[in-house]
Amino acid sequence: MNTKLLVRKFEQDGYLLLDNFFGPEPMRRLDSRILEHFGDDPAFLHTDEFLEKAKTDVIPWFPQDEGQNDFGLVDDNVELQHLTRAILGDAWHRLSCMVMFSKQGTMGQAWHQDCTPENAAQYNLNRLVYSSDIDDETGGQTVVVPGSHRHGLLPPGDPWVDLENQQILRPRTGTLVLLHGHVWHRVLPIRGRYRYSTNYRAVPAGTAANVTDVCVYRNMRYQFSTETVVEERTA
Ligand SMILES: O=C(O)CCC(=O)C(=O)O
Ligand SMILES: [Fe+2]
Repeated sequence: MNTKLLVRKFEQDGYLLLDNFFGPEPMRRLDSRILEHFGDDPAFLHTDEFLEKAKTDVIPWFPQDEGQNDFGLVDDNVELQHLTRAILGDAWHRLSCMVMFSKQGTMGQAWHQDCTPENAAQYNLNRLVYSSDIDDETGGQTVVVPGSHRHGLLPPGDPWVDLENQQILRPRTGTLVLLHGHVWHRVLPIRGRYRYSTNYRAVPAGTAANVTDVCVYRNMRYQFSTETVVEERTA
C-alpha cells in the first residue's frame, strides 16, 4: 500500500475503493452479526416525511453502542488507522460505527452530501466496509461523482437522475471504501434480499461530532436530530 499515492488520489477524487482490504473471516463475523440483528423484516425508523422526501430507505444500527465486540475487528486494523491518519491528520477522531440496512425492493439513497459543504475543512470521512458482494444483480451499488467534494453544493434538481461523470462502485466482500462526506453520492435501488454497509465514520480535528446532523439532498436540507426539513430546495 503506497500511502502517499492513495492520499493524493483521495484528495483528487474524494474517494478510494480498496478491494480485499479485509480478510474473509472478520467479514463473515460482521455479516452474521448484522443478519442476526436485522432478521427478515425490520421496521423503518425514520418518519414518513423523511422517507418520502429524501427517497432514502435505510435502517441504521449502532452495534458498538450495544457492546457488540466483533465490530472492533475493523476499528483495530492498523492499516486502516494509518490511512485514516494520512488523510485526516493526527488528531482525527472516530464517530459511532453505524450499519445501514436496506430491504429488497427499496429505493436505496438519493443523491446527497452527508454534511453541508460550506466549510471545506469540516467534513466526515465515511470508512465503509462491505461484508457481502454488491453487483448489478444485487443492486445497491454506490454511485459517486469523482472530485465533487471540491465543487461545493450539490445542485438542486431531480434526486435520482444520472449525473455527468458519475462512477458506479461495486464493492465486494472485504472492500473498503473511503468517501469524503462532501462528495455527491447515492445508492441505487436494492434488487437482492437486502443490502448493507458498515460505516466507521471519522472526522478531522476540530470537527464537531454532529457534523452530519444536516444532510444535503437535491430537494432539501434535512436535520436528523429534529427530524425536520430545514430548507426546501428547488431547481
Ligand atoms: O452504503 C454506502 O455504500 C454509502 C452510504 C452513504 O451514503 C453514507 O454512508 O454516507
Ligand atoms: Fe452518504
